[in-house]
Amino acid sequence: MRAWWSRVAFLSLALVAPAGAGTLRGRVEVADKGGKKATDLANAVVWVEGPGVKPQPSSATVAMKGKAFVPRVVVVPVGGSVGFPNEDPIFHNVFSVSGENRFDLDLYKKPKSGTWTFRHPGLVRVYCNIHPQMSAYVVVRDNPFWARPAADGSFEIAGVPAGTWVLKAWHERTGEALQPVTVPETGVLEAALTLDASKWKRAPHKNKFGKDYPAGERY
Ligand SMILES: [Cu+2]
Repeated sequence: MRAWWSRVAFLSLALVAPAGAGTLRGRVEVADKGGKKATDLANAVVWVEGPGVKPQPSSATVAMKGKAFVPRVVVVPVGGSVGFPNEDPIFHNVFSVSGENRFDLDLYKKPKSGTWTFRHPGLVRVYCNIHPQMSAYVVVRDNPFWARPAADGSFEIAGVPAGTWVLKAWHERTGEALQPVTVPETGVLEAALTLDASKWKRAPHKNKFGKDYPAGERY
């Protein structure tokens, strides 16, 4: 049997072992029809799935302006809130039916605002129950390792714990692209992700009751 002091030494070594962390740096591309490169890469989101690190609390704002959600894409941590101020003098009804993140803020107009707190990681599709053309996306993450790419698609995620994780990218015209990555104890790992939007076409969605929006109405 191992002496008590060797066990203590082993335990303290484990506690002080340096928790290495590296940087993920790379570029996201979105390939539209005919291989054409998309330019709206700032609306993509890149994140790392796997590290069990709690994100810092933060919130976001998505305004309703000119019958559109502005901005169209935000990222919040689990437990983060998104405010939806209506800056239009007409009613909007913000809702989502995305799984456990479903919510309904009902009707309000300028200067009122509604807020929802997102409790589950995932992609939340947000719509207005009056105007079918309005759509936004809330990406809810359970760790702090995510980035919004610059206009040229470049991104950097620092402080990622060393280990093998899954790097994912998403854009509203594509599904997810994923790539296993082994993050080093120090330094930079380069990664490139391509999202295929070649098959995308605008598809109608249902209203909050699961029905088609009334046809022939002027919005
Ligand atoms: Cu609306």
